[in-house]
Order: sequence, then structure tokens, then C-alpha cells
Amino acid sequence: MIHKVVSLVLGGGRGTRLFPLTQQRSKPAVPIAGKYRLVDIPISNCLNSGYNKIFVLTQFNSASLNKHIKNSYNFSIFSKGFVDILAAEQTMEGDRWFEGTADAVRRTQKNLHNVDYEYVLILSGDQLYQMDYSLLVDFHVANGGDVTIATIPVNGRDATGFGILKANEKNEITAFTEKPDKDEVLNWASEVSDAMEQQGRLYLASMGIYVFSKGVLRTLLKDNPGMDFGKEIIPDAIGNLNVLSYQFDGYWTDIGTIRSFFDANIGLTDDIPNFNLFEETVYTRARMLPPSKISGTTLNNTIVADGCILNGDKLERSVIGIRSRIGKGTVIKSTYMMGTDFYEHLEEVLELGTTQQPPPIGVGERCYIENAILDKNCRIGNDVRIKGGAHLPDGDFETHTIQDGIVVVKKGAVIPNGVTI
Ligand code: ADQ
Ligand code: ADP
Repeated sequence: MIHKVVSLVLGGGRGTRLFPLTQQRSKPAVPIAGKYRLVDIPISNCLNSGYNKIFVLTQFNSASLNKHIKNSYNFSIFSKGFVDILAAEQTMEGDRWFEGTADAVRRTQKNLHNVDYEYVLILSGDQLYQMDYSLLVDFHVANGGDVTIATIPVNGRDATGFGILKANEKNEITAFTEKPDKDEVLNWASEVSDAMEQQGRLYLASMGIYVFSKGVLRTLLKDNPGMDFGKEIIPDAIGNLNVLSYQFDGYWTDIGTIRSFFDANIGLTDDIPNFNLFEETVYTRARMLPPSKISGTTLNNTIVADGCILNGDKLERSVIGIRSRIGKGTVIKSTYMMGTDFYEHLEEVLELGTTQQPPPIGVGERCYIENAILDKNCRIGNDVRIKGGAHLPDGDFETHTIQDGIVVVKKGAVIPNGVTI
């Protein structure tokens, strides 16, 4: 049954964990999988679940996010659907930014007045998964929930990064702790299926995906001044209200850090990826780009988006984003190249190709690139060598950062001929 649902996508706090990808854009606008942006994942899940009233809450408004949402999600005039951005803004009531997830929702509630809904679905903006939220909402309604949390079993190592809970046989959550420390985790094991137990996934984690009945959310946010769902609002609700656990058994991963973002993107090149782009539609901006043209290149487990001109030697376990250009003799492995926002005219490329000041947009000739993320619009010259790995210490440099052995070349950075990183 279709219930009246409004979805709120938590588009990002300061986004510091994804620096430098969030240096010039808000987190929801970070490009993923060669042609999408992070925010397309929860929005597509909503649309595929039949929910089309969607707000994206973000800390700062960026031109690229606005443009992307406006160009991607146009509903017909016969539909009541919308995707609207609510950016933290100065109002008569205060000039603070959103201080946390609950505060962000509290301060945007006034925008819900004109929307007809019974349930609020709160979603995180930095996760990769496909989920039919209508099953979650049906579960919430059928079991008389006040609040329902989507949950997934995780292993002990990951458990410290999540809200961990215990539920009884009626799926009622009886205890919850936000990000327990290493020693404390051991007390939080749950009974899980044999398959989960074999994988060591003994701890039931909150996926940060919540369904609230309309009045319940309003009352909770009014009575509890807490800024955060995980730290304050959810623990307060447990014990006082009927808080349910809806266990999800599909693939789900957090992509809030450079390492997890990198792994999620490169994971798409697996023979049978955990996140299957060929199943449910992931919506994004429909660009009128030409098909990609490739010559002289050996491609292995590589995703190539539209509009690329690739002349490299070998591309392996890599995601090559829209409008990428790669020069002759170049080898790229385990790399996410985001692509470019525009093409340089042929004359420009030819001219820059001779002067190399700066190099033309894209990756030049005879380069070797491994374990890297190349943000959009990079200009990488000829004979450049970038080899990420555990041997490189973390650091933040003018053109790039290194985190966990992954070299992230910043948006629009220029790496001259012959440089080695
Ligand atoms: P975290 O992911 O650590 O834990 P948080 O950092 O609060 O929680 O972020 C949740 C989502 O909200 C993220 O997408 C984030 O970018 C966004 N966000 C944070 N502050 C925001 C703000 N002020 N405005 C808009 N968006 C904001 C949460 C739960 C845990 C749970 C994990 C699952 O607290 O219990 O286990 O999610 O990932
Ligand atoms: P995407 O295809 O990634 O959605 P957009 O079309 O939204 O990219 O463009 C991204 C950015 O690039 C925008 O800020 C846009 O103004 C800029 N841009 C587009 N074309 C050009 C161009 N020819 N020269 C310089 N900047 C451009």
C-alpha cells in the first residue's frame, strides 16, 4: 500500500571527512560512479520506491548542487512530486548553521507545512545501496511503530562507527548506543542468522535511516533540544516509544570517507559488483553527450562514462567519468577519474598540447596512475607518475592530498609534465 511519505535526505554536515572532494562543492554534489552525484543514490531509491516528495538538506548551497537538482529532477505538471534543496540559512530566529542531523530536520520542519504526509523518511546522503523504502514504511505501519530504524548486522571492527542496538523477538529496540568504543562493543552482540554469524557480523547497526510517524517526530524534536538523532533523539525515544528495527539484508555501505568512497567506486568494476548499476535505475541528469571513442587501449574491469576520448595503453579496475580525455601510452589502474565539466575546443587542445602551459584538460601521454582519485577538470601533463599506496604518508598539498594511501588530485589541479607523486 502506498502511504503518504515525505523524504528528507541529510545532504551533509561540513563534509570534512570527504575533503578535498568537498572543498569546492557540497557533499551531495560529489560525483560518483562516473556520471552520478552522491545525492542521486537516495533520491533514486525514493523514486524507485514510489516516493516523490523529497527535500535535500544541506549545509551550504552550491551552484553545482542547485544546477544538478534543477536539471535532473523535473516532474510533470500533473505530478505532485518535487526535489527541493533546503540549505542552512540565516533566518529571523537565528544565524546558526544546522548543528547536527536532528537540528537540521527541526529547522526545516516549517517547509513541510504545505506537504500532505503521514510519515517522514529520514535518509543519509553518503551511503551506497538500493532499497525499497516502501517495504520499510509498510513494516512501520503494520507493526504500529512510532519510529522505525533500518538496521544491518556489521562486524566488531565496523561497529564502533555506528549506532548499535539490541532488539527483542518482536523487533522492538530495547537498547541503543551511539558509536560504542572497542571494549564496550563486545557487550552488544545480537543473535543473528547463521550466514551473518559466519561472517562475524554479530552487531546490529543503525543505518541512519529512520521512519517517524508525523506527530511523533514533531513532539520529539519539540520536547528534546538534542541536535543529533544518533546521540540524543533516538536514545530518548527508546523506552518511551515503540521504536522498531527493520532488518535489511541487501548490500549497504557508508561512503563518508575517502577510503570508503574510493572502495565503493572501484568496487563497481568487479565482475559482479555489490552495487549493481544494471538493476534498478539510478537517476541523474540526462546529458546529451556523444558516445565514448576509444583506440589502442586494453580495458579490463573498467567503467567508461559517456563523452570520453581515450587513447591510453591500458585501463584496469578503474572508473572513467564523463568527458575524460586520456593520452597515448598512459596506464591507469585502480583509479576513479571523475572526468570534466566541459570540453576544450580542438584548437585549444592542440595549442595547449604544444605549449603544455598548462597541459590540456584530462590525462596526458605516457602517464602511470594507480590508487588515485582524480577530481573533475584536472590537467595532468605528459609522463606524470602517481602511485598511491601504503608507502605514502598522509598529507595535504597544493594540488593533491594523500589519505590512507589514496592520492586525491584536487578539482582543476594542474600537474605539469614529468611530475612524480
Ligand atoms: P553518522 O553517519 O556518523 O551516524 P552523522 O555524521 O550525523 O552521523 O551523519 C548522518 C548523515 O547526515 C550524513 O549523510 C551527514 O552528511 C548528514 N548530516 C550531518 N549533519 C548534517 C547537517 N547539519 N545538515 C545536513 N546533513 C547533515 C549516523 C547515525 C548512526 C548510524 C550511522 C549509519 O547517528 O547511529 O549508525 O548514521 O551510517
Ligand atoms: P555536469 O555534466 O557534471 O552536470 P555541468 O554541465 O553542470 O556538468 O557543468 C559543471 C560546471 O562546469 C558548471 O559550473 C558549468 O558552468 C561549467 N562549465 C560548463 N561548460 C563549460 C565550459 N565550456 N567552460 C567552462 N566551464 C564550463
